Amino acid sequence: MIKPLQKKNNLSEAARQDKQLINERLEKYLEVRYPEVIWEAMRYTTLSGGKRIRAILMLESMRVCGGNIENALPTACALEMLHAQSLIHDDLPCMDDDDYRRGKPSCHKVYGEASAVLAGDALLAYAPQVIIKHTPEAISRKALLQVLEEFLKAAGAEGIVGGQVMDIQSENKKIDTKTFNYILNKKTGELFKFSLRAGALLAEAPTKQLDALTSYGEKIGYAFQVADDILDVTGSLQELGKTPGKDSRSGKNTYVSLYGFENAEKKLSDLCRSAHQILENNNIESALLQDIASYIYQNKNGFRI
Ligand code: GRG
Repeated sequence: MIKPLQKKNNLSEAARQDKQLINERLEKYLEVRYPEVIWEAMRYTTLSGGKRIRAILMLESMRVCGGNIENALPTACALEMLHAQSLIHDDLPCMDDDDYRRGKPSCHKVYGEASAVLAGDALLAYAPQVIIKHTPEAISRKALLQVLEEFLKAAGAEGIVGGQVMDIQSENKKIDTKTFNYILNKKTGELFKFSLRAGALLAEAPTKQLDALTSYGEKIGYAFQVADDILDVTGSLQELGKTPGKDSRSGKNTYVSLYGFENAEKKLSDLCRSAHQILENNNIESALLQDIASYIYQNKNGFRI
């Protein structure tokens, strides 16, 4: 029997504790040094809020595979730095041109365009160094290298850059389903998939578990962007922390613009249900992974952790 999908407004205390751990560690890794202005710009967006959902997913993936989350923290923080870099560049006038991010003026509004570009570049170059320098020796070098390779792939033309470039190229154009799915899977899905894979890879999980977590990551990654597309229509600046309604105004292809609002809600619910099913079918017992799928499904009033 198919169980009804429950919506969840807030995540558990466990998620809040993970978020605190991630924030403390990010603060440490991003200590200001010379030249101060660039570190301050890097810190500004990275440390100015954010749900840390990708890093939380990575820690939980490590846990369900029997690993120690201490060994996952450097990569989880690097992932948040890469995500912050993508947000800084996404907000630039030459990209999505948004003055607000995480409820505050975007990085380029505070530091200027040149420093925002450089802050993004510096975060991208620093994040892999954090993985290499801070991952404990307990992790095999083989696992570490695979994680590094997948991290760099997710950041590049085969990952979020590929998704972003196709998103921009497709503005004000009619695109087919294959191209649309590519954009969603790369632009947003890639970092979710990486978060689940990275935890499992560092824990040296068996292939079956790695594959199941990868599939779960793909479902919730796609779902997250569908929820974001719905929120672009229904949310306010206060709820979203960024300007609402921008996607339709800039001729972006979104799940809502291509398939309609009701189909977007149905797709979101199907994806989150499939994510639950993957956990169940593979005996992955994690209340947090279940809750994150339900939490993405709720998609109302922004997300809160
Ligand atoms: C990696 C070199 C390099 C470039 C990046 C700009 C770009 C290329 C990609 C843009 C990718 C992008 C911004 C996708 C949108 C994903 C999305 C829904 C972001 C919002 O994520 P949340 O809600 O944000 O998790 P918080 O603030 O909570 O972290």
